[in-house]
Amino acid sequence: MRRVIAHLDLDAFFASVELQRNPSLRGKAVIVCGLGPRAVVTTATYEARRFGVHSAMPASQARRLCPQAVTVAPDHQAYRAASQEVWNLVRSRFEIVEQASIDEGYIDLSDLDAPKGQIKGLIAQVHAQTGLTASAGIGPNKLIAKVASDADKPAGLLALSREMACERFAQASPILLPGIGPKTTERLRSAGLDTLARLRDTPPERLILMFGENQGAYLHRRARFEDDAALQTVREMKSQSNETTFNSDVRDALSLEAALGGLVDGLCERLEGRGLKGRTIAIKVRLDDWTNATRATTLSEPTNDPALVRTVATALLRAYAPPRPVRLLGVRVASFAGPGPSLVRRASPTWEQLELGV
Ligand code: TTP
Ligand code: MG
Repeated sequence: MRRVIAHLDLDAFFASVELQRNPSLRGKAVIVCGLGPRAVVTTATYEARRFGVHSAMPASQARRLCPQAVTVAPDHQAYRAASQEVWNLVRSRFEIVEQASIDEGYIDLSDLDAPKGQIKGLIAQVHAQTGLTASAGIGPNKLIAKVASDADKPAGLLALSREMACERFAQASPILLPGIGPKTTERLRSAGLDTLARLRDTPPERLILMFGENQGAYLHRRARFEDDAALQTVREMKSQSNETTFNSDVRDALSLEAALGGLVDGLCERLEGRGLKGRTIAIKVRLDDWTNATRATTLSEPTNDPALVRTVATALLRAYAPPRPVRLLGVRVASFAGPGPSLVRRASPTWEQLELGV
């Protein structure tokens, strides 16, 4: 069966939403980042990227690289609203859609005529309706669609067969491929396998010797742009959490408990809104030396009651008694049950943590 998959990804998403609201920023270097000392760049316009600014870079470094840039504090509510508008539109035009993050997702076009024209039409409508530009890639599987959408940003539209993808990215580093991270890339490089062409030409047995059965075979398939992953159109939501990184590490138990209370309130409000109640309550603590601890308790009945969650979470925190100053504190509710839906549309991940420097 012939598969045709598209990957759609909005260009410089958070920054583009800011430009919509404030057109005087158009054409300028704009960096979206928090204000705290540990803030990192969430994204930047392509004008700022020319100076080397990129996502996840410390904001201080970005300002040094591009001092003339306008910095804007992130407004996640606005980004969620813009994202929802875009993905509602996508779902109104296509049946099989996997939203993979706040600004990207996959569309199955296998049963449609003129798939490239369909995606062109979608991108035009997204632009007309929201002012946002998007890039898309089209290919016989998710891997090729994703790599193709990244290859010609911004406002790119690239359709590639597997053979074309192999040829076009032959000299690229293996890190180009989602699923191959920096550690694997480094191991490959030290074995002389620094391009996709070299990786592709390596006998799978050698990769299996180096990386084991599963990962070796996986690398062999990836390098050949083979991928049979299905679109995940729904996902079971397993847990919900809320966490924060402090601007400076916190020692004092009362301050930690107060922060925990705020996190619990935010989380319970979200659970209530989604009709979810959970039996497991957990806390997560990251210390100033970056060690992490989690502690959890399971109740006999599911809850989203802030008073109860707060009592349980506070007890867990007191029992753990952080031995060092705390960098990050989080709370999680899991084991959902009860009246709420257990199957929920895949939620967009939040980037609040990243922006705060986690
Ligand atoms: P991306 O799609 O990775 O980036 P982008 O849309 O800003 O730029 P482009 O796609 O044109 O390369 O991520 C989407 C949004 O997610 C981005 O606008 C901001 C947020 N984000 C972070 O907050 N931190 C990160 O490290 C990354 C990669 C993204
Ligand atoms: Mg994007």
